[in-house]
Amino acid sequence: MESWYTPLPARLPVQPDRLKLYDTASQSVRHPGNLAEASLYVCGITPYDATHLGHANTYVTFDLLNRYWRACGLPVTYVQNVTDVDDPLLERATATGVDWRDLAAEQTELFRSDMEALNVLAPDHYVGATETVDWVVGSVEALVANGTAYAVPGTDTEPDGDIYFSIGATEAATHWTLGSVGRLSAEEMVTVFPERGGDPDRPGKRHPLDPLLWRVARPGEPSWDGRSLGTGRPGWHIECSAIARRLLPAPFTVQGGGSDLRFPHHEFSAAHATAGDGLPLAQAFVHAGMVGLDGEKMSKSLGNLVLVSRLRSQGVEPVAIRTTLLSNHYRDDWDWTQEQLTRSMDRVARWRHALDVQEPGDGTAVLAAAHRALSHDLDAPAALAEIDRWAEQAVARAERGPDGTSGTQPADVDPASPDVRAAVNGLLGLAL
Ligand code: 5CA
Ligand code: ZN
Repeated sequence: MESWYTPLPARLPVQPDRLKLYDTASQSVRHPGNLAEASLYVCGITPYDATHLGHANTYVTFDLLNRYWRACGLPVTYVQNVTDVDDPLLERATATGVDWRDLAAEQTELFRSDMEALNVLAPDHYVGATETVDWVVGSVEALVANGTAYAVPGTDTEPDGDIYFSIGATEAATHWTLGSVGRLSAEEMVTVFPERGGDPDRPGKRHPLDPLLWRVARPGEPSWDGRSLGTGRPGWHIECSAIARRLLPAPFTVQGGGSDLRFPHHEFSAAHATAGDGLPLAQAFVHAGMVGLDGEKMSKSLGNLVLVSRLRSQGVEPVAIRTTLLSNHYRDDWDWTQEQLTRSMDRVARWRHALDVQEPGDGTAVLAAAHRALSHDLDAPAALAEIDRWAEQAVARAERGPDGTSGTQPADVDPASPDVRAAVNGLLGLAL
């Protein structure tokens, strides 16, 4: 489907890629392989409600990663999906009396405009689940053929033929084991599975945590031709697995999303891919923390949402929203507050003042410092602190006047060095 538009930043004169990231699967901070090019898959929205600050935080996190790689001159292929058919979307459409397709189209459009406003670089491939059903059917057929997927008989209330993924068969045939990607304990997995779309009590499953791959058609539900699987619709985890395998290398560099996706979603997307071809889904699995409000995770189901679009319509500048998100380390869980937003507005004003009064200057030092900070597991708060330091010094120098300058005159400026505004925009996506 159509992506959104954001101008690509220029390559910046920074040192080569030294980025270390916390990989959930290996539980260590490490460089994800030797990169000649980079590939990124970030799980996209389920478009039944508008972009809240939790979503925004996750996409801004991976935008930092994308910008870091691009600043180093690495070619990047970035894929994001839209789960434009799934239970929560269908339930919301039914409850509000709208067509599920209209709801998805409307909310996806709002998401695109929020991303554009937040200066999040557009993915190279933006793909809806409804556009890729054929790929899913091929993947599920392959799993049925190699014995890692099986059909479940019907009951009084469910029809015959739903296809499930076999945890046991995959553990026997590959190096993947349950929990090896998302790293939740057995008890945690049992607790969160039903909260995140799983059906542990479905009769006929071999293992209570076996996830759904293909749901055969029910009256009143959308369905597609599933060839040998019968008419139906895709399960959730196979969607991301099939899209990533189709559009990215195996394994690709980083699989990203919020930490609520560690299990079951990333665990099983990875397992499905490995069950198909024996290879890991990705070299690293990176998870952003959860943003809350008043001590609770911000979520569509709880309804405690601060929407990006509402803040924008109240006149809040997107750059202040982005600054607030970047003021928190991406792996932390934190609560959105009005005080944080107000502090960010002041900060943006200070940076703009410094840009106005600075001597014609050299962005190399602040760029190098911010880039160094990001190299340590995308430490954006430390990168912003470097901009604060630069701004303080730039203002102090301007107040001292030309006599107080320590020899950095316009004549000394390297014409190839980026200006501070371009460096901050390119690396951090802050359009000051
Ligand atoms: N469509 C699936 C992924 S394939 C999905 O999880 N959609 S979502 O709309 O529920 O979430 C979209 C992204 O936002 C996911 O990466 C999710 O982890 C992240 N997210 C959701 N709530 C929060 C939150 N409160 N804080 C941070 N990230 C969040
Ligand atoms: Zn996903």
